[in-house]
Amino acid sequence: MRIPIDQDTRVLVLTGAGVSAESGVPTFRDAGGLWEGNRFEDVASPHAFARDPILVWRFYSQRRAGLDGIVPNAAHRAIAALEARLGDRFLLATQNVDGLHAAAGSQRMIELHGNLMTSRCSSCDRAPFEDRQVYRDKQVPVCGTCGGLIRPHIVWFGEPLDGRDLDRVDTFARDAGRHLVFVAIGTSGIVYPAAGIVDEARRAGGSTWLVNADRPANADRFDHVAIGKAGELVPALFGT
Ligand code: BJW
Ligand code: ZN
Repeated sequence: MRIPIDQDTRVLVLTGAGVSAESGVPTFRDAGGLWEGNRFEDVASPHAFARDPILVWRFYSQRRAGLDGIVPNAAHRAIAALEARLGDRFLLATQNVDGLHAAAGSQRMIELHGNLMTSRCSSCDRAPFEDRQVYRDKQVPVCGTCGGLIRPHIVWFGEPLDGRDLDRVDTFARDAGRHLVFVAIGTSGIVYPAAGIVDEARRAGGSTWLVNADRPANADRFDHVAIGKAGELVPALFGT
């Protein structure tokens, strides 16, 4: 199967943890995934950080350390190659925080849920900064400007996504109209607002494709569903 793409087509890609699974990054909700043994409320919410910042930093430090030696796979590369072909007729919105799309060369990209290697102050408006530090037990980094606690630059449950990012996705879909091809790859479609982008794409008049290892709960909202591994299916679907 190959997605029909002509000179008017505009492609909006949404990726989730499944696109990085073949690189060795654990997903969230699969067996052996990140949430196994962790209740997400305990590690990925503002309340968790207020209650136990050491526990939260331990979780994100392990995730940072886990990215050591991890490289993009064939799906990341195929997505970057499609962007190189389409230029401004392409946009990638990723829920992933692992930086693998950028490593594969993606540029027209929005990291909806933040970035694992970036931190920011939880108190002042100092700009987010690159931070690859792994914090050991009992160590919570403190802001040199205001003394507040430094936190991962990640969108936790109950926190709003950046409105400018959502506007950019929305505008891309509406401008593309019936020329829009929306492709969701490796995501369980459970977490909003990302899980609602397929509905926006349909409202805009586009066609919708899903590539996933299994059939997730929202599969019925897609026109085309390809079940299998992203690293095997995406290069063929994009013809890259
Ligand atoms: C493969 C594969 C292979 C495996 N190939 N496939 C509307 C309705 C209901 C609830 C809500 C709603 N709107 C908002 C909410 C609340 C909440 C939410 O959605 N809750 C649901 C759980 C019910 N949303 C929020 O809180 C969001 N904020 C918000 O809406 O704010 C509103 C607001 C406005 C104004 C003021 C205040 C608030 C924020 C959501 C942030 C999500 N953050 C997380 C964790 C932090 C990041 C981190 O630590 O890394 O982001 S949650 C976690 O899930 C992570 C992921 O990005 C996200 C999505 O997961 P993903 O990528 O889909 O992974 P999995 O594991 O679920 O699925 C992987 C899939 O891949 C599986 O299907 C596999 O089969 C497949 N697969 N190998 C292809 N090789
Ligand atoms: Zn500060």
